[in-house]
This record gives sequence, structure tokens and C-alpha cells, in this order.
Amino acid sequence: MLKLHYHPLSTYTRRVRIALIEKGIEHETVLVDMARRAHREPDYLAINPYGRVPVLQDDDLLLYESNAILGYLEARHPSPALVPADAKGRALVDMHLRLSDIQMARQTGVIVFPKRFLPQSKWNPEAMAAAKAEIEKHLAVLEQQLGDRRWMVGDEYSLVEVSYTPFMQFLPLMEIVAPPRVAAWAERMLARPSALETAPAN
Ligand SMILES: N[C@@H](CCC(=O)N[C@@H](CS)C(=O)NCC(=O)O)C(=O)O
Repeated sequence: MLKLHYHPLSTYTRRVRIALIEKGIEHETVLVDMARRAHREPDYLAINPYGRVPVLQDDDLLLYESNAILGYLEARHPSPALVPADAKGRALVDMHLRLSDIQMARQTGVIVFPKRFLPQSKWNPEAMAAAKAEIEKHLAVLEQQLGDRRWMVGDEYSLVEVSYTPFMQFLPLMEIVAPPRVAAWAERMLARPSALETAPAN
């Protein structure tokens, strides 16, 4: 059976948990005790040499990039589909998955990690302000790309929303006001049962 190595507060793991719920995939979970630095222990580094969660284990396969894991789940469990059937739609999903990492996830971490887990004396306000400006610029691009659609690609909820959901959750914590279409899009994805069930405690 599929095994997910995770931590409940992990934003990247949440992408995978959402996909597993949306697709109704049976799996086991293994809690990685990050507070006790279990992710830095040799046993865990043998699973993921970068010492991060999530890791999806399927027999001898070890996958440790969340968007790559989403792609694997889609390939192994194509129904219900979370990517469009046509080549153009698939290419757009692929592009947005990359952009969600490059333009959103990395910058969110710069702001949200200190705010959630560090005392204010350890924050880096300049880096946090720069990350916030980058996210705002990205959201303005997404506002254009969304147009009048409910979901980013085609007519259906897809892996794009799975990938963005954990990061959109933190817009209020980052004190970012999304432009109107993006704000409504975020509200739609965050209202899904898969998002509610996986919402972090802080
Ligand atoms: N690019 C990775 C990022 C994973 C990641 O940074 N996970 C965080 C938790 S949300 C982590 O394990 N951090 C521990 C560390 O970097 O030491 C992915 O998409 O899976």
C-alpha cells in the first residue's frame, strides 16, 4: 500500500493529502517527528536525502517532491481526473504547477515559516517584504490568467488548485489582499472538503 511520510503542519505535504482525498486513494501515513529532528536522522535521510516531507513510498519507489508526487498519483489513479484530457490543458497544468513552486511556494515560506515557528526577533523583515512583493506581482498575473473562469485550467478543478490550496490558506497571515478573481478562486478551493479536512491548526 502507498505510504505517505508526513507532518501535520507541513504545507507541502498538504498538497499530497488533498490529492489523496480528492481521488479517494487508500494509503498509510507515517508521522515524521520533526520537532525531535527525526527528519535529520540517518534512517529518514535514507528515504529522502534532503531531509524533508512529504515522501511518498510505493514499494521500491521513493518520491520526495510534492508536485512530482501529484503527477504520480494522477498517473496511477487517473479517476477522478485532476488534469484535462487534451494536450494543451495538460501543458497548462504543468506550467502552473511549476509556477506555483517558483513564484508562490518559495516566497510564502520566507514569510510564513518565521511567522508560524520563530520568535519575531529572528524574523528578517527585508526578506519578508521582498517575498510579499513577489507574491503580489504573481497574484496580479494569476488574476489575468483566470479571466472569468472558476478554475485555472479549463472548466474543472485540477492539480493546479491542489498545488495552490495550502499556500492560498496563508494569504491572511502574510497580510496579502488578493485581487478579486484570485480571492474568489482561493475561497472556492479552500471550501472543498479536502481542504477543510487538511487545514493546519496554525
Ligand atoms: N520542494 C519540496 C519542499 C518540501 C519542504 O520544504 N518541506 C518542508 C515542510 S513543509 C520540510 O520538510 N522542511 C524541513 C527542512 O527543510 O529541514 C516539495 O515540494 O515537496
